[in-house]
Amino acid sequence: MTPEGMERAARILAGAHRVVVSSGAGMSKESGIPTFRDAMDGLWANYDPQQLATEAGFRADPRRVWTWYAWRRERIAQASPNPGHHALVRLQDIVPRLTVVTQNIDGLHARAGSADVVELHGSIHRVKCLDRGHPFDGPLPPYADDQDPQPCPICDSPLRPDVVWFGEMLPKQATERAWSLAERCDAMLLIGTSGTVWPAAELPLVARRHGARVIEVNPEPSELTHAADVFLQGPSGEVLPALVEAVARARSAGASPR
Ligand code: BJW
Repeated sequence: MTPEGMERAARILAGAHRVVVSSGAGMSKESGIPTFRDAMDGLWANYDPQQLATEAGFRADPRRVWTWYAWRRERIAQASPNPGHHALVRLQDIVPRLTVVTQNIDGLHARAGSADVVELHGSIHRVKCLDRGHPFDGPLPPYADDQDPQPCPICDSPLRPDVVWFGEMLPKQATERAWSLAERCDAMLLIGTSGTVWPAAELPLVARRHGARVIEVNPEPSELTHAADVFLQGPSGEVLPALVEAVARARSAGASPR
């Protein structure tokens, strides 16, 4: 992260009217929640996505999938938003309009205080049924790994986490809103995603095609770094507080976005 890059990113955000934050698993890493594709401690380095994040995997062994999600839900419950999440909450009070579009299912943006969050891949805190998608609004069923998932009270099909598995469509309303926001924003802040999963990976490309500046925050270059106007290399829990501080300074100095 160079001082010039930071200055440029701060000027872009300070001059923007509509900001979209597009976040991925790296955003929550400093809250102690593992990413998916980190070579050492990423979830997919230790678990098979075909078994755990597909409908076929769930049908083959629902208990295995429930056990894995129960473990992750517990881990998320014990986690807290990190300085990166808090910095984005501060940013929403500085720029005129800010929406967070996240691939994360952990709910940490909202817990930190982000007011407008679009969840592209669902939420681990919700449950629906496998066959008809009926939402289950009661408290999450108590979990025991020697039991099959509870049946849906309406249609009897097994309950599953309300997240988006591979091969499944993203929720329609969230997708439409995310694409519309990407088309209309002046600046997109792309944080902590490898950019390997579609269609979410298209969002910064859509934003750019419609004239927005893209600022990426990531310790490593991603599949989307080529589309970034500014790449701020580093962990989001360190980069974002410094960036938001610089945006606040630039706004009080009346900076232009160029
Ligand atoms: C830090 C950091 C720090 C580290 N600070 N940063 C077009 C082309 C090719 C394939 C497809 C395509 N269209 C669709 C597909 C298929 C598929 C897909 O994309 N496959 C690719 C993997 C090849 N997509 C789908 O199936 C999607 N559905 C769909 O397209 O429906 C239409 C359709 C239906 C039927 C047939 C055809 C089309 C659904 C995708 C659902 C993804 N689900 C998961 C699991 C969610 C539930 C759960 O959590 O259990 O979503 S997979 C997983 O990946 C999770 C994430 O949201 C998603 C993205 O991962 P993310 O966030 O980018 O994390 P990582 O780990 O990859 O990266 C972390 C980053 O953080 C790294 O860059 C680090 O450097 C960085 N980092 N520390 C900041 N401190």
